[in-house]
Amino acid sequence: MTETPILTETDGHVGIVRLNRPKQLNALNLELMKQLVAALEAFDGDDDVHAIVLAGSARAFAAGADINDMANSSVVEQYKRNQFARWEKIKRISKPIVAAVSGFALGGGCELMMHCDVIICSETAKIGQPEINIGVMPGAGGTQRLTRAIGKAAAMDVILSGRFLTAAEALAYGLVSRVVPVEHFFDEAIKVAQTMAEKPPLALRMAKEAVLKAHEMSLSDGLEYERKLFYMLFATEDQKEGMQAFVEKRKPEFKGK
Ligand code: CO8
Repeated sequence: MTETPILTETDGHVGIVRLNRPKQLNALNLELMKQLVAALEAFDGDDDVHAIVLAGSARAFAAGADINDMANSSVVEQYKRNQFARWEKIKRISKPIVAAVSGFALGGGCELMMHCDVIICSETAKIGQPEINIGVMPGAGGTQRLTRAIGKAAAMDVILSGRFLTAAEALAYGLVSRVVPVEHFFDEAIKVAQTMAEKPPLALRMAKEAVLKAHEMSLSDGLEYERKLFYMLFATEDQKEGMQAFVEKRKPEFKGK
């Protein structure tokens, strides 16, 4: 029987997506990527889900794109696959995604991790872009996102040598949000997502959108963009409820409206 490469469940208002090719260290083959995008888009479109956790196993978040899928591939085949259209869809997920990362996060696995918004990382994590060792280079944003995350000198060190960063290094570089003992990495990610899931859903999505613009816009354009979203939230019921609840010294009840 073939394994389902993606497993999904919900926990309250948190949608959980698990990569499930343990024998291949969650290598990202075409079927996994297809199902991953479908699962994320389904949660993004579900009003009951406010935040998403994307997890691998304790041994591997994902050890990269499936090398068996690519080993005998041609330029034409790669071009026709147009697989990066799927990564664009991941980039467009509007709800916060918390990555639960343990063990290997390599190549496409590191790139997938960097598509997430908060990264909870176990002490055992080994993070890198080792494509150089197999004759290629990062292709799903590694040279751009890693450089923006950790700076040119550190990114060059990682990408040109193919070496793996430890969790402690990744934290010191600001690549991951928190490092926790391996036995807690998944629960901690769920806890973080649950905290977000209690917030007003529209403000949550717009805040994510605005932070992501910091990588793509000049400071003055980004500030302008932020201001527009800030104004827009005054059209929501949740803004009225949030501020009224503060004034009345009670807990707000957000509706996502
Ligand atoms: N693809 C396919 N199979 C893999 C991959 C992979 N990326 N990584 C591990 N596996 C498989 C191994 O072949 C092995 O299978 P089997 O048991 O059938 O031989 C199994 O997983 C366990 O792996 P190892 O026995 O090698 O375990 P070790 O603990 O000895 O080593 C490592 C673990 C260090 C992670 C090692 O497996 C390794 O180096 N893997 C390759 C890492 C790598 O080079 N990743 C980058 C791939 S290229 C890439 O990601 C480009 C992205 C481009 C865009 C994205 C498009 C989707």
